[in-house]
Formats: sequence, structure tokens, C-alpha cells
Amino acid sequence: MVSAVSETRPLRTEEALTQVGTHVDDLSGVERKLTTTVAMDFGRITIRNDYMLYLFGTPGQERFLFVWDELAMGALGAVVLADTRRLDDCFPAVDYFEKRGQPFIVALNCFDGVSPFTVGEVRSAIGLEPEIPIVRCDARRRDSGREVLITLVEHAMRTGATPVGTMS
Ligand SMILES: Nc1nc2c(ncn2[C@@H]2O[C@H](COP(=O)(O)OP(=O)(O)OP(=O)(O)O)[C@@H](O)[C@H]2O)c(=O)[nH]1
Ligand SMILES: [Mg+2]
Repeated sequence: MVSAVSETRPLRTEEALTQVGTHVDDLSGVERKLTTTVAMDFGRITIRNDYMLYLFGTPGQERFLFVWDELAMGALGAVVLADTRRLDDCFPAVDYFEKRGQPFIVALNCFDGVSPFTVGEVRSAIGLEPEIPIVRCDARRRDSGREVLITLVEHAMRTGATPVGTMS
């Protein structure tokens, strides 16, 4: 999503997925995936003339949790990108941002243009509070990613939270 929406050439830190990781990195549904983020993705998007977002994409796997702390520090908020075919993979990310008290939204990445579940079904499966937005998206499309980010910014503004890790 960072790559799709960034108006600058995105920074990516991809490494090849190897045989060693086959039992820990589940590729079901994304069998053609050859690489994985090992540090971060970075990009930028202008929301309005005077409002610029810096985007940091985390590595997906829990074993890289230590990187999440660095990337989440001072963040306005987070997008938890969920694949409805493997919804439980997003639970650790949801728990993480809930525990930090950091504003976040859930974006359902719709493979084949559809989600097999309704937003209500996903909300109850994740146990998400009603005030936390859930939106559908296509992570590869710029306009879709932009909508997701606008939802996040609006949600963060509503919560009025000071970015975690910064002085108020
Ligand atoms: N909607 C949709 N999304 C897709 C499809 N194929 C791949 N994607 C998504 O496009 C994105 C590709 O990003 P990658 O950088 O390859 O993967 P990633 O999610 O960053 O994975 P890690 O870095 O390993 O955590 C991921 O969010 C995929 O889920 C598709 O057919 N439809
Ligand atoms: Mg990645």
C-alpha cells in the first residue's frame, strides 16, 4: 500500500523468501510472493497543501515486532491491513495498537475485488470496538490507499490523541 500511494519513489527493504522460512511464512493465497519486507517501506503523500503524511510500512511477521516499536513511535496512527482469507493474521497487529492506545483503522484488502465477509462479521471476528473504522480497499491501488489514509487521518483527528512517544 505504501508503494501504491507514495508520491515519491518508495523505499523498500525486500529480501528473498527462502526454503528456511517455509514452515513459518504462510504463503497461502499469495503463492507468487517472492520477497518480504525485513525493515520497512517508506513513502510520502500530500493530503492537502499544508498536510503531508510520511508513511512507514512494517514487516508483516511477528518476529519483526521490535521494528514495529521504532516505526510506531510518534505515529499519528496506523492502518492494519487485513486479508479476509487469513483474518487471524491481523490479530497481533490489532492487539499491538490497542495496547499502545494508538489510533488505528482496519483496511480489508479485497482479493478478487470482493470480501467473503461483511464489515460487521469482520468486526465481531476481530472483536473491534464500534468506533474503530473498518474500510474495504485494494492495497495495490493508489486511489484506494488514499481513501484508507484519509479515513485514518479523520479517525486520528476525532480521537484527538497525541502521537505516542512524543511530548504533548
Ligand atoms: N487486493 C489484492 N491485493 C493483492 C493481490 N495480490 C497481492 N496483493 C497485496 O498487495 C500487497 C503486496 O505487497 P508485498 O510488498 O508483496 O507484500 P507485504 O504484504 O508487504 O508482505 P510482507 O512484506 O511479507 O509482510 C500485499 O498487501 C498483498 O496482500 C490481489 O490479487 N488483490
Ligand atoms: Mg512488505
